[in-house]
Amino acid sequence: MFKNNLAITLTAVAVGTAAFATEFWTAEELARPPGPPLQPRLGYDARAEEYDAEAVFGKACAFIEYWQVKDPNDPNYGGIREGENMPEIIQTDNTQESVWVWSRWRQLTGSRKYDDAVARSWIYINKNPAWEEEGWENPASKYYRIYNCGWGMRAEMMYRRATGDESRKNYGLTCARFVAENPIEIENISYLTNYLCTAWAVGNLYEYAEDVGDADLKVVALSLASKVKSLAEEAPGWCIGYNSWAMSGGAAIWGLHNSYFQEHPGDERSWMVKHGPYLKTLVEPSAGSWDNAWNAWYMFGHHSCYHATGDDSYWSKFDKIASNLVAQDTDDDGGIPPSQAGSATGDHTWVTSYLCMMGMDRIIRDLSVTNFAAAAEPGRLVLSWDPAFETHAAAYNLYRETKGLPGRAKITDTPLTGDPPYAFADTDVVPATTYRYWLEALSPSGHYRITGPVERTAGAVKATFALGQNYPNPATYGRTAVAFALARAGTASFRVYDLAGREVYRTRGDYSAGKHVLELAFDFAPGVYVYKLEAGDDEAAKRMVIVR
Ligand SMILES: [Ca+2]
Ligand SMILES: [Ca+2]
Repeated sequence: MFKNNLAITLTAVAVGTAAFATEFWTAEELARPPGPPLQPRLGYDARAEEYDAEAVFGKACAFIEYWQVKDPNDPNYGGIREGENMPEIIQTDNTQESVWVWSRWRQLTGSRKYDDAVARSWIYINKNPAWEEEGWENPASKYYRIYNCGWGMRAEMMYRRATGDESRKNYGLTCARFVAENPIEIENISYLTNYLCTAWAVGNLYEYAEDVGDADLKVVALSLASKVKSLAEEAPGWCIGYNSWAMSGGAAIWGLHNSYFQEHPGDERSWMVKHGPYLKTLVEPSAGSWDNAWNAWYMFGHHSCYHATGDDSYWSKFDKIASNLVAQDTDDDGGIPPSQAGSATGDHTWVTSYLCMMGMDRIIRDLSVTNFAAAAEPGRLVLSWDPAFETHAAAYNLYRETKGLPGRAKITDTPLTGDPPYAFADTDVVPATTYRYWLEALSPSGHYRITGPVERTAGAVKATFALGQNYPNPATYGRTAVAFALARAGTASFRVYDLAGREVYRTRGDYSAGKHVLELAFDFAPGVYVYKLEAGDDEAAKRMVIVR
């Protein structure tokens, strides 16, 4: 993003300097530093209800792609523009974020739709690598290279995982080494951005070291992480509960969750119980603030706390921020602005990437379902869904509303469990009536997420039992097919007899009500046979002829 848009950093520094001129990290007051003047806008805590996280992610992918420089003659070819109201600003961080977002999309969906866009991004990134970003000469703005190198590692890892292409590994490794070899000043209270960007980079550095099996990098990551951790302990309100530039204290929580506590998992829960409460939930917007970005990092931090503690209150806060950010796409173009005080014509690519990585991706990993659909079958509606990639959902409930009538009711007596594929038949339906369904995914600890609704009209015609003529008839080459229909779901048995009444073939299976086709492969002698279908009290028989 636009590094020089430092208005907020300067405001934050001014407040910090005034209040803490003689205190340095240790004062108890640091736990709750004053913020900039708050000017809440009516409805600032708006929430999107029951959105589909994968659909939001997909729209964001398209929004970001729209803002890529696609003219091969443009010196910024492949770079991602800042956004709608700052198209002239093209930066490496935006571009690295796009590589992560599109690669993750490919990993999630198998779609190759953004492969060309990713290739263009790499062209820009290689010309403008993270470790050459501006601001390095000033101790207070060294964070920009560190921030960028954090994204460089994250993007390259995701790209490699999604594509199997190792050819960018040297880029990620160079970012990792830059962070490891160039620690920046993070103890100075005026350099909160340095601290937060280091925490972000450290979370990535540890993961990168593990990913590529580099023990030396891991040692450095853990040493930096220890420093980040002890500063957070000294001044949690500042390090965890405050924001600077585009960052907030959620970066410190995520960074430690993804580094120090990976190495010391037994210490994490109590630490997060003590320090997690410093995370804010929704920062109220003010003119020029980047509150959507700060909230995104807090969201990321809450999610880490949820995983560290199993405490659902963190999930609730995570979920609250996520739905708030989704609601910021008021013009439905897939992009969100950096502030709730911003407008729908000022959507930015980088904060839209934040929405994907820190919010939608976490939801998709934890509780999303895909392909939630309702199919009309005779006498019933069948709901089916697939758990998303890496889901943590343990059980599901279904809710139903009859269209035109008020009220939504749970139709599952007990939560549905088991392994995919998931399906549930709603047999309590009236023909020609339209129903809407919602699916509630439950985590092992009981938090939930609702997907839907899907809408379907129950079939007007009830199923009847029927047995069709085999096709082809005469049957040749040892193959034929028989169509049949069942009046109700149940076990059906299919037998073939020769004319002497001897059974020569038998199969049985559980079928839903409605139409089915049974394919037969056989090696009977040529001749005339009788085939018979039985299901409950229904039965029927027909003849078939077999020739060579
Ligand atoms: Ca928008
Ligand atoms: Ca827009």
